[in-house]
Amino acid sequence: MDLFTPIQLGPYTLPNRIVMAPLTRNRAGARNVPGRLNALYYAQRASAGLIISEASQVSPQGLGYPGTPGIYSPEQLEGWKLVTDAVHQQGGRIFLQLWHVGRISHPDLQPEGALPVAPSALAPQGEAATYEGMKPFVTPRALETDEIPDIIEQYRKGAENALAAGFDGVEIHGANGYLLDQFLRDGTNQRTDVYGGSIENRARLLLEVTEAVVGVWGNARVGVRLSPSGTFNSMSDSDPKATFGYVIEQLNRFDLAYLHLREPDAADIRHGGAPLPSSYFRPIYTGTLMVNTDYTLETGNKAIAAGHADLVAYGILFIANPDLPERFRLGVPLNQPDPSTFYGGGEKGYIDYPTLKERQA
Ligand code: 8OZ
Repeated sequence: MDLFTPIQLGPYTLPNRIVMAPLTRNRAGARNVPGRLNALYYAQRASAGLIISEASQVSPQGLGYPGTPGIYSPEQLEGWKLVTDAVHQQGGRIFLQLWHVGRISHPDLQPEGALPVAPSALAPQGEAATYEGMKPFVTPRALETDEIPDIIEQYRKGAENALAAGFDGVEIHGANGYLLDQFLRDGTNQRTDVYGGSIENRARLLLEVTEAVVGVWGNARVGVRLSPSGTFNSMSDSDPKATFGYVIEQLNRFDLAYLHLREPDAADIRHGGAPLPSSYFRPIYTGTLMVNTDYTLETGNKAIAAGHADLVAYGILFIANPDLPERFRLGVPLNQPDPSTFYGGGEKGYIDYPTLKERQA
């Protein structure tokens, strides 16, 4: 078995196990509406076994950066239909990533200049990306217990909108220090209600959101992404083995399309993150496991051959190589990515990376 062994994912037969990771690119149009440029970018990458869309906020409150697409307004749904149609025309499959940033926002980005919301009133270190450049993070407002049903409803509605926009499934963004991750870990969750304190309580929101989203899509077209060792966005937990061990064991009962785990990276280790690779959680999770972060052709093939993973998601490599599966298959050199065009901008560094065929032409 290797990256080119087909795999059944819910109702879909994926021709390979090479997944395009969710990648924030900040190129949605006005009012956070995706459009033709985004459709072309995703269609160029449709040979991936599966595409996971860039993180897409489920509500105006869920916004944390300029230019990220939403999945709440009718206009955004129309924009996404261009994307899903273009990917399907090229024979691909695309899941939408459901996102709420929680405290990783700023009043400049919030409706009526409101404070960002979070499990607890604890500010992240560093700066928020606003329309006027970087500004220090503010202390967020802790959500009241009676506001939680509305948060769950935002995700449920986002899931419903993704279905209407022609996606093939959804991934719940439970990673990288955004709202659901803020609830999971005790560095950001100091609540004393049923959504804080014990691990069971901290995991409650993610599990209730998962239940709501599965209610829309069924279990087999829903994935969940977690980053147990992640320190991005000032994240920490006093006992990540226990926290994520519990969460992952609880996710078993949904029999989801997949669980998507980020590996610890060099920055996580530098910042004191737990060095907990996906192989630590593999025996705990009973379903399909997708892994991500710094994998190569060689290490991806190895992970699958060894049974450490079922799918491997590639991010930066897919930014620079729209035909990544073909290049992997042939074992040919890859295009070099240009980090200066990762976030924001237009066509440059977005839809102009050549395929092998275009280079040879
Ligand atoms: C990089 C820049 C902004 C957002 C994530 C959605 O880390 C993101 C993100 C990444 O999950």
